[in-house]
Amino acid sequence: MLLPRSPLVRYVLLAASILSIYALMHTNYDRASQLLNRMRRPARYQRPISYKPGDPKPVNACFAILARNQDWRSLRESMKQMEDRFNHQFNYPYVFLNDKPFSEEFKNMTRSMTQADVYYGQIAQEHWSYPEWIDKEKAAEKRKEMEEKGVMYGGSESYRHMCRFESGLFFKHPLMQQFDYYWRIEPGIEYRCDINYDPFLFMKERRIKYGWTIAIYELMDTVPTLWNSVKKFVAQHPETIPEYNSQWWVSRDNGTSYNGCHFWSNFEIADLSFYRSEQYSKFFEFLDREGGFFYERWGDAPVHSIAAALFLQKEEVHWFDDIGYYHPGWQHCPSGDTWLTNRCTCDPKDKSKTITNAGWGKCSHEWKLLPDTPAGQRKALPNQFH
Ligand SMILES: Nc1nc2c(ncn2[C@@H]2O[C@H](COP(=O)(O)OP(=O)(O)OP(=O)(O)O)[C@@H](O)[C@H]2O)c(=O)[nH]1
Ligand SMILES: *[C@@H]1O[C@H](CO)[C@@H](O)[C@H](O)[C@H]1NC(C)=O
Ligand SMILES: *[C@@H]1O[C@H](CO)[C@@H](O)[C@H](O)[C@H]1NC(C)=O
Ligand SMILES: [Mg+2]
Repeated sequence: MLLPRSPLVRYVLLAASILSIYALMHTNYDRASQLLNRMRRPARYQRPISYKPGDPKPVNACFAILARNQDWRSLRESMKQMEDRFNHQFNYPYVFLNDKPFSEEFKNMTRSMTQADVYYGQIAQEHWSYPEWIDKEKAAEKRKEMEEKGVMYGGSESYRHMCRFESGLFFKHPLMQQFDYYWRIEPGIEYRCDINYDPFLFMKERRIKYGWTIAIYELMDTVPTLWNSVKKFVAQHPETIPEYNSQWWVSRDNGTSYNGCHFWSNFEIADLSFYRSEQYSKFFEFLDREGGFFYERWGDAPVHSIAAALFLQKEEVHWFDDIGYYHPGWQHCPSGDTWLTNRCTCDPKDKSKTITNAGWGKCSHEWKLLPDTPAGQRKALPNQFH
C-alpha cells in the first residue's frame, strides 16, 4: 500500500476522506450509504441480522408443510436446505398439517431439524372429504377413466383431497390463523442458493401478494373444463376483476382459452390476506361447486395462479428470480452474479431440469413480457427499500 509515512499526513488524509463522505451524504445520500456499506462488509458474502426463535419477527409469517407421517425423511432434507440457506438467520416457525394425527416419530424427526417454533395440526374432516353435492360414484368412474388414460395421479383419491385442501382451505386451519404470510415447503425439495434477505419482508414492504420461482405448463388432461368454469365465474362476478390484471399471462386470446401457464405452487410465498379475501373465497367456493376437483383433477397450482392472474396486478406478483429451487422434475437456477454471490450449487446449463425460455418453462420467462400497470394505477409499492 502506498501510504504516506508521516502520521500527521495520514490523519489529515483520513479526516479528509471522512469529511468528504459526510459531505456526499448531504448532497447524495444513496451514493454515500452505498459507499459506507461497501466499506463495512465484503461484497462477496453477506449475512443479515439473526432473529432468535422467540424474537418478534420482521413479518408475522410461517412455513406451511402438508405431509404424511412417512414423509419425514424427505422433509428432513427439505428442512435442512431451508435452515442452511435461509432460516437459521430468521427462525420463522413451521406449521405441519396432516389429514391424520402426526406420529411421535414424525414430530421428533422434524422438530430436531430446527431451533424455530414448530406446530403440528390435524385437518378437519370437512376439509378433507367430499362436499355433499359431489356424486361419489361419478367421481370414482372419472378416476378410473383418467387412470386408464395414464394421467399423472389420475386414479388417486387422496391427491384430489390434497389439491382441494391446498386450493382453498389450508389457510383456514386454526394454526394458520395467527399468520399474515406463508411459505410453502414440500418433501424432497432443495434450495440451491443462499437467500441472504427476507423474502417475507421484501413482499410486505412492497405490498406484493404472491411470490413464485418456477412457472410451467399444466397437463391439460387434468383441467379440461377449468377455464370454462372460470369464465362462468367471471360472467357472474365481473366486479371481482380489476381493470389491470395479469390475465394475458394465462390467456393469450383475451380470455377465450387457458394456455396452461401456472406458478408451480410447491414453492409459493403469499400474503394470506389474498386467500382470505372475499374475492378469492367466492372464487374457490364457485370452483368447488363445479366439481372439477373430483370429476377432473384440478390442481391447486392452476387454481392459485388463475386467481392471481385475474385478481392481482402484475406488480403484486413477484418472480423470485434469484432463488435457486428444485422440486423433483424441474429446477430454477439463477445465473450470473447471483449464482456466485449466493453460493449456488445448481447448474443453470442443465437443460434436462432447468426451466428455460423454451419448452415447459417458457411461461416463467414470458412473465417478463407482461405490460406494466400504468403508474398511477399501481397497488404495489415501487422498489424503495432495497
Ligand atoms: N397429509 C397428507 N399430505 C399429502 C397427501 N398427499 C400429498 N400430500 C402432501 O401434499 C403435498 C403435495 O403432494 P406431492 O405428492 O408432493 O405432489 P406433487 O408435488 O404434485 O408431486 P410429486 O412431488 O412429484 O409426488 C406434499 O407436501 C405432500 O406431502 C395425503 O394424502 N395426506
Ligand atoms: C420422541 O422423542 C421423545 C422425547 O425425546 C421420546 O421420549 C420418544 O420415545 C420419541 N419417540 C419416537 C417414536 O421416536
Ligand atoms: C377482450 O374482451 C373484452 C371483454 O370480453 C372486450 O371488452 C375487449 O374489447 C376485448 N379486447 C380485445 C383486444 O379483443
Ligand atoms: Mg411434491
